[in-house]
This record gives sequence, C-alpha cells and structure tokens, in this order.
Amino acid sequence: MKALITVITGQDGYYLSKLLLEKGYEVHGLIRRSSSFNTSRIEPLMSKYESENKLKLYYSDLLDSSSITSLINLIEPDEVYNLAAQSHVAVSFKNPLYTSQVGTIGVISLLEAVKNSSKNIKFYQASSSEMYGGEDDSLLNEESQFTPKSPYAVSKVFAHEMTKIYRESYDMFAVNGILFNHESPHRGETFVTRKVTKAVGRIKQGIQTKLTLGNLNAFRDWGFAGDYVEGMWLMMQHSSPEDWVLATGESITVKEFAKKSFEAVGLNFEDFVITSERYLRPNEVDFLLGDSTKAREKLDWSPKTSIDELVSIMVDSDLNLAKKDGKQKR
Ligand code: NAP
Ligand code: F7E
Repeated sequence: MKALITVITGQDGYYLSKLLLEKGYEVHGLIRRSSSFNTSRIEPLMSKYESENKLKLYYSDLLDSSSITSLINLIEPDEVYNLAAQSHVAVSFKNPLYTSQVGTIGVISLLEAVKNSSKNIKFYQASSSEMYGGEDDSLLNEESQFTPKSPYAVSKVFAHEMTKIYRESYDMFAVNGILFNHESPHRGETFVTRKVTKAVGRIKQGIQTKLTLGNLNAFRDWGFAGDYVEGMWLMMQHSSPEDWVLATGESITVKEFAKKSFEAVGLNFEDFVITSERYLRPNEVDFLLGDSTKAREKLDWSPKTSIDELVSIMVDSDLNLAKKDGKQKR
C-alpha cells in the first residue's frame, strides 16, 4: 500500500507516518521548503526507513496546484491523507487570507488531482471540532450543527463540505475525520497544552520563572495524537466513505490542564501562572465535548490514553528536554 501524507512534518504527520510505516506501507510525504530544518519530528523515521525506500519526501505546498497534481500522478498513492493547514486558531485571525487559501483552494487542488487520477484513490480530510464553535455544553457528534468562530474554523467547514460534495458527486472514497483536540510531546509549542508542559519542565529546572496564558476557562476534550491517527487509518479501511468524530468524551478547562501539569512535578500552578490579554482571541470557542459513539461502534476505535496519562507523557518529555537544555547552558 502507498500513502501520500500532505504534509508530513507536523504533529499528526509524524504519528501517522510512523503508524503507516509500521503497518508496512510505502509512505510518501510532502514537506515545505523552510530556511531552517523542519524535519526534526520525522528524523528518526527518515534514518530508519529512507534507506529502504519505504519513506520518500517531496518539496511541495498545498497552494502549488501544479506540483500537487504532478505528485499525485507520479506517486499514484492508494490513500491520500490531507493534514495540511495553518492550524493555529489565534494566528488565523492575524493571517486570515493565508489560512483560508490553504484550507479552501489548497484542499480543492488536492480533491481535483485525486478525482482526475486514473487510479481510485481514497482521500482523508482533517476536519476539526473547531467547526462546531462550542456555543453551549452539548455533546457533539456527526449530526451536530457547525457554528465556526474563526477564519481557521470557516476554512475547515468549507473543506469538510467540499469533501462531502466530491464524495457524493464523483463517487469518491472521501472521508472527513472530525477530530477533537489531540496532543503529544510532538505538539507545536504554541498550542496551550505544550506551552504549559514545556513551561512546567523549564520552571522545574529553574530555566523559567513564570508562564503567561490567556483564557483559562475554555473547556477542551483533549486526547493523545497517537490514538487519533489510528482512527484516521480505520476510517480509510471502512467499507464505505463517511464522516467520523474522534474524541475522548471528557472535557476539562485550560486551568485544570495547567493544574494537573504543575502537580505532576510537585508544583502549585497558582505560584507560576499569570494571564495576559495578549493571548485572548477576538472570538473564543468556550466549550467542546465530543461524542465518538459512531467510531467506537463501527470502527472499533477508542482512545487508549486518559487525560492524566497524557499530562504525564507530555510533562515527562518536556522535563527531560529541559534537563538537557539546562546541562547545555551550564
Ligand atoms: P500541525 O502540527 O500544525 O501540522 C499542520 C501541517 O500543515 C504542518 O506540517 C504544516 O507544515 C502544514 N502546512 C501549513 N501550511 C501549508 C501549506 N501551505 N501547504 C502545505 N502544508 C502546509 O497540526 P496537527 O496538529 O498535526 O494537525 C494536522 C491537521 O489536523 C491540520 O489540518 C489541523 O488543522 C487538523 N486538526 C488538528 C487537531 C489537533 O488537535 N491537533 C484537531 C483537529 C484537526 P510545516 O510543518 O512546514 O509548518
Ligand atoms: O487553544 C486557550 C485558547 O491553541 C486551546 C488546533 O489544533 O485544536 C487546536 O485549536 C484553548 C483556547 O488549541 C492560551 O484560548 C489560553 O480556548 O491549544 P489551542 P485550539 O484553539 O483548541 C483544534 C481542534 C484544531 O483543529 C486546531 O488546529 O486554550 N488558551 N491561553 C491558550 N491557547 C494558546 N494557544 N496559548 C495560550 O497562551
């Protein structure tokens, strides 16, 4: 089996490529040109699989439709996983045009290339719980209404609906995975969970003294990214192309996540966390809680990692990184 992952260098790109390589897939991954190295997450996979020709990397960008079409025709993958997005919600308010271009035109380029290929290619779109908008405390599933609250969320609704349109109009195997927040030690450092656990490690090691956050009262349904990529793969193996929610079914506040993280190293979060308007968003998603009954029943998928285990995995990893950092500085 051949999979194309657009793009392979992010958090989910790492966990999904690792999963597919371990399943024996040939993995083709898009990377973007950057002025500094941007392959740190996948380096262990590159050293293990590139020499065996099981992992191949290509420079591209979702906004370069000619390159996307050429690569689909060259690789002829069995499955395409579209993970590419300007995925930071707060940044999407600052860069609405770019966020929207990647999330709309970029996705159409990919859908067109897949549709026009002579091969029957399965397509996965990374949809998001942000599409719901979190206006009340209801349990959200595949039937729930979308009320997007950011340029990021609107672009995800566009791509979600477009993926459905291609599925219905052209009989394509095109699925949307509506994933609730999923985190890991490979999470980008400006998302709140990683920002917290990185700070916890550094405060414990005496490298940092304070952590400045924004809205502490938002609720999120946080799971572990490694569990969620398994769900992506299962959706692509199901007998029919459908839309699926992946979530843990438990929601806690940013404040509770921070408390748990500081407690994991024996510290009290009140002694270190301050808040600033700088990190408040023009529009906030207050409450997200997912119901993944459909995936649990029809895909036999369930999250294996509890919130306490997730905190522990992330804090341990960031504590080790801070220890290394501390040694280098001495
Ligand atoms: P991430 O680490 O930010 O990865 C996003 C990837 O998109 C990065 O590899 C980035 O490339 C790439 N990208 C950005 N602009 C691009 C462009 N113009 N062309 C091609 N690639 C581009 O995010 P993630 O957490 O792994 O999420 C993966 C996908 O799932 C995203 O679409 C995200 O919106 C969606 N999602 C995430 C969550 C979550 O909680 N993690 C939940 C629901 C949905 P660089 O590496 O070069 O920056
Ligand atoms: O914010 C609050 C912030 O940026 C979570 C993306 O993967 O998940 C992610 O989007 C909450 C928000 O993730 C800070 O206001 C407080 O309420 O970690 P986040 P997100 O916005 O939920 C969804 C499912 C995606 O699809 C997205 O791609 O935390 N918060 N203080 C803060 N957030 C950040 N980033 N930084 C703070 O200092």
